[in-house]
Amino acid sequence: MDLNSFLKKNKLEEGDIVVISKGNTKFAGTIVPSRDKNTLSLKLDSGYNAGVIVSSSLKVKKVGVGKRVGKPNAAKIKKNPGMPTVSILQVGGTISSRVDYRTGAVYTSYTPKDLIALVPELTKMANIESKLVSNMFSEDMGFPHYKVLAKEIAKEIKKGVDGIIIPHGTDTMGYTSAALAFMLENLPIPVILVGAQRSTDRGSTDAIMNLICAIEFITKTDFSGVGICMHGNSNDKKCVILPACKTRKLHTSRRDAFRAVNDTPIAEINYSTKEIEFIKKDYSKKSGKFKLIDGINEKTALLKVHPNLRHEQIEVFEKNKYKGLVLEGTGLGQAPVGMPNPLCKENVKVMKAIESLIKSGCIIVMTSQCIFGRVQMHVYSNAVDLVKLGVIPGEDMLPETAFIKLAWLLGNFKKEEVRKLMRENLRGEINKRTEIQEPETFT
Ligand code: DAS
Repeated sequence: MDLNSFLKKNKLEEGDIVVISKGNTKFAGTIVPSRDKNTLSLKLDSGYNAGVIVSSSLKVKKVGVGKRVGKPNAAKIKKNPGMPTVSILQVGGTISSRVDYRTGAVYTSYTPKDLIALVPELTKMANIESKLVSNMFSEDMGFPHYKVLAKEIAKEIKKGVDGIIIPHGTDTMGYTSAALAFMLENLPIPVILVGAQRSTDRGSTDAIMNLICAIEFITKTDFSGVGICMHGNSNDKKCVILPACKTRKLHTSRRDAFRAVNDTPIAEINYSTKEIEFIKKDYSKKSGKFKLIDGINEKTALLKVHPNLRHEQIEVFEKNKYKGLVLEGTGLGQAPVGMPNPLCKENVKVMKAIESLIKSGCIIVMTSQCIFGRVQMHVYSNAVDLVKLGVIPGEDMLPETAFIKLAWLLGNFKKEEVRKLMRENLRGEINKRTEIQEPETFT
């Protein structure tokens, strides 16, 4: 028996609250959409989902119907000439999601107007405009989405807004922030990406605080450029504004998952006092002529180096005519290319594949999977040999930032220019010296 016939037979539908008895266990939940045609999915009171394989012997009793979470009604927004204008360009993610208690499904469903209705404080701090750019999870985003978003931001700048908030998924937020930083040269306003680790319908949501702190920062400071606003610690004390090209999501679920890597936060916002403290005294301000430079080369890849790396994992890039490859190497920027004993024969093939890929015109950049610190490719012979082949040291760039930067450079500049600019600091992605930054553990 499949799910549909089970529901039909028991006169049930999504959203019904049921009690299931299996053997001597009983549990209650709301029927939610199921991905599998033989499984009944329930949203339990705990907020977790449970799946039960349906069968004619499965006992079920309907005990109620879930209440539908209505869409909050968007507040009527009156423009106040004395207030700055902030535009919300919604992209998606948990911050734009909610659970519909009738079905229990968490899905990106909000329009920006819903978000504004959820956080009416925003309309007291600025004239809010909004546009739904997309409603998607960030793991589904790719280079084409960066171009669309950069163009939308350029349109808002032309309209003369004073700042932009981008509700965005957290998984790949660091990639998008880097892409926007490179594509939008001399940004005259703040563009702040805001995510959430808990959807807005849950008591522990971080969405509201992150949005309020982002708008405080936009309306109360002279910062210009791209930044990320998320919780600064696991309680609701402060948010941090993090640098676009030096930020990584370092924890799968904590609300303070985002940390600056090889850098410091730009600023902190105390949630109760709304005090803003700049950590970076030389933060970016409005200067120079704004330019949209939104080329980006899709034939660019990021490969994590690992023991037993096979030559065919490198050859595939030459076969598919890739123009750029960032290696996330080990330690100071290493790859398995040495031949200290006969068991390392494969490493010789890896080296040959790298050499051939470079000869085919592909630019290769070395970064480190250590997260903190910078590559130093003059210390060990393996790395020295790679540099001799033409591999470019990625300094203290995050691998994901180096990947975005290389793709962006290849989409806008000639090859020799790319090689030169890859080693220069353009958007705060490279620090000349890496201050010893004790990797903050999550206390
Ligand atoms: N899937 C995650 C994303 O869209 C949800 C989130 O964390 O925002 O990045």
